[in-house]
Amino acid sequence: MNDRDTQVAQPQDTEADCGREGQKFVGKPVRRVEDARLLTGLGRYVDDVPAGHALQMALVRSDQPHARIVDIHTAVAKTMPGVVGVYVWSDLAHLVKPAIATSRMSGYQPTPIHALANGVVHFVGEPVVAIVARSRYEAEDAVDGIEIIYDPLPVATNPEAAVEPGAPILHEGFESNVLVERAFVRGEVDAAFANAALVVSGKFRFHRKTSAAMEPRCYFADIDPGRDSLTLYTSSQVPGIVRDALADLLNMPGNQLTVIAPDVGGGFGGKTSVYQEEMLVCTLARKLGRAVKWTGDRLEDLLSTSQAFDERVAADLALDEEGRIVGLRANVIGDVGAYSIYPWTAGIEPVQVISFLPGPYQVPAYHGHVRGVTTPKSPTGPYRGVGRPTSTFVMERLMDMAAGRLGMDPADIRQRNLVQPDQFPYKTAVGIVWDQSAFTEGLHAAKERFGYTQARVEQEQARAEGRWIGIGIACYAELSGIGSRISASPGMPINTGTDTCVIQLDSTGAIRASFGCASHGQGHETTLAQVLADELGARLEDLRVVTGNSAAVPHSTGSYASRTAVISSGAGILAARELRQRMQRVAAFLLSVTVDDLEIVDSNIRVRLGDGKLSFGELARALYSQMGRVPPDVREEMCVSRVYDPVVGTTSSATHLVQVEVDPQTYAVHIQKYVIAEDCGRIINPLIVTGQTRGALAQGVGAALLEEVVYDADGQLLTASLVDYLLPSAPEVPALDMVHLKAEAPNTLGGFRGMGEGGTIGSPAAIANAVADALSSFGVEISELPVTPERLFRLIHQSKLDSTEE
Ligand code: MCN
Ligand code: SMO
Repeated sequence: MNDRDTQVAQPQDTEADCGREGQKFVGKPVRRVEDARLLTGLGRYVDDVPAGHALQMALVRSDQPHARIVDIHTAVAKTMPGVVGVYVWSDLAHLVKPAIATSRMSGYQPTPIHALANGVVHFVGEPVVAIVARSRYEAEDAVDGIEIIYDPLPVATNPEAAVEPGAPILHEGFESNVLVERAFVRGEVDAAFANAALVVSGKFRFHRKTSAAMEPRCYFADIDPGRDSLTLYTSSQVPGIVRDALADLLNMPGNQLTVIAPDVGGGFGGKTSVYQEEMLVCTLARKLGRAVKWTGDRLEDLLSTSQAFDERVAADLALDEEGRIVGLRANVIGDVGAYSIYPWTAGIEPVQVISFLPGPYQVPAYHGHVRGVTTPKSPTGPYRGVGRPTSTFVMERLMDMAAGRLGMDPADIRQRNLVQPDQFPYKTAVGIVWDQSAFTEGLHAAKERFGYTQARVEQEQARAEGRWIGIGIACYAELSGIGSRISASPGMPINTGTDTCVIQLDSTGAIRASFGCASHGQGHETTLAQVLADELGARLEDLRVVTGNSAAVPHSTGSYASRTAVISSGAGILAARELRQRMQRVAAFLLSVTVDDLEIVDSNIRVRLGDGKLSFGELARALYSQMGRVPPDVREEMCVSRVYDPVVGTTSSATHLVQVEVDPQTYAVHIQKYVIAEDCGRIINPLIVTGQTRGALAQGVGAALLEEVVYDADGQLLTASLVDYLLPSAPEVPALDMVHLKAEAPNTLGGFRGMGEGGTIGSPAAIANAVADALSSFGVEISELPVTPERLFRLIHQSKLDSTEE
């Protein structure tokens, strides 16, 4: 069905029509069908699910980073008004197992996560006591009635100190704080460095982040006590993973446990893991035979939602005299926080850093080494881009440093080193295979749209006037729509390579398609309906897309890792094709023609060269109600389930180009112009792709300039409110000009590539390069993000001091 010959990338306008011949919806800027509800306050989030009958839970969280729990006094709280129960770990130990993220990686140390701390606390914010009361108000009040006696234990909050011999060990019985260690070696790295014309080196740091979704985490366990069946409403990106995990931890069959993610107000990776509070509301609901609800507040979110990449990277790049990469070396320490998160493990972020460090470039020799180190801080987990914002930052800084030393233009050095069109499929130094993707075309298109050559001329003039103007480029590639051959996180216990679509024509003539994905802002109700409508010949409004309900399909995970456009669409295409054939076979019988005589247009099955036609409703009535019209041997079951596995996945790529001006008074960075040329394959909905990229760019601007989770040396969180943790707002987010390259993915059904994360992968690197370029006259390098005014001030003044001393 798919043309595979449209590999040559052509720049297109932002909201261009990207459709194919004969396709009414895919490729069109269809307005998001979910927005009418979401923008008028009619969205139904967990907190909107009627829960008047539920008991409310509040938690007493550890105020200690690492301590033995000596005693917990609960007597006072238990007598407080409205309190139904007060629970510590020993009250629940026989009801819920700890979540353990196992891994096949050698030397990996798993850390069990208990619903409530089991004897020792490992970070500030860890749940220690659960209080259930009639109202949240009373539950919160009773928190003050709890007294916990701790015996503090030593801490190593700095991961570099935590790996030293003799450092205090965070997890009892472990021999080291290293939870995961991995290395990739390809080629003769030492020889490459020995013979190189130029070596550039840096020590990079990307500070800790948090997802800061607008809706904090919220869980409501409703129970049908007579059947011992539970429905968990959860603000999760992965209701399928949560269902499977809780079924195991609570020892419940999956048919007794339904996990529903209704409307979810953002996740950005922070809602991809299984949380203690999810275990708690379910365990307590079963114990009490009553519905139990927990609603996180912003403080709890900042304390306990999984955080993001806290990486230290020492890296060297070796080049020949023409600026060709000959070798790359990196040593990474990732601060993974207190626990190895379920199911992704502590490897998810740090291992991805070294997996993707070579980026879209030809790197013949590579040695990457990483250690994921546990420290008494909130656990880290997936965050938009996973690993690649850091690896792109490091690699793209090194490329610019090399260009500077060789007197080359930053665009030219990239052009020379990118994997060239005739080299695809290209196996990277770590064994990832890039299928055909518009790497060089992306760089070229971004330069054209940006007016790069002219911008460099204007930059020189502005500099002559004393202005601090810089231009930054970043190129990256990512693997999206990862299928069953590659683990979404190395060595993790579950495979996430498929999605399922169950599609049915019901007796009213309506079509419902259920998927295992779980939209939390991506607009899946629109994009999946576009894909199905084209396959079925249906009108968009005749389709209902159901996502985020673990009971709707036999196996599901959710939405993360830019997978839904590839994997869920693929399942939808397979299921819709089969349903269409079945509908056509029955219709052919009813209309006394052959299947080949039929077409389906606007939800009508009609005879191509005649008058006969049947609406979906008429077909359903004939089949389900007027049984005499369709004899048993002609009847078809109008419910189809299909699983799609893209096996390896596909390569998305982009070039970001940005111009910034640094204010010499305030040291604030102003973004003046931003262009992204991206290849996400065939586009389902250009409005959504542009919107996703804008949102992801906003997140990348935050990561580059503002956002930083800060813990003090004792492990106390200093950025415990949004006054201290700075999110970007409208004035900081630049206007974005986009070029869509649309090089169809050669090996996915539909030709789509994922793109939900890309904007966050390229932007920190591009902005860092632009700031470094703006300040090149001071000889400062940007090796730490976010590049806050304070950091810039220090860098510039240090460099001024250095030059006066010389
Ligand atoms: N799309 C398209 N054409 C393509 C590729 C994608 O029209 N060629 C559309 C898709 O159909 C989908 C959207 O773009 O509606 C994103 O698709 P995809 O790249 O497959 O990513 P997922 O849907 O799997 O979403 C996950 C991704 C991740 S990993 C994070 S993190 C993230 C993101 O999506 N978090 C988000 N986007 C977010 N958007 C919002 N509003 N909130 C978040 O928390
Ligand atoms: S960090 Mo996105 O949920 O994979």
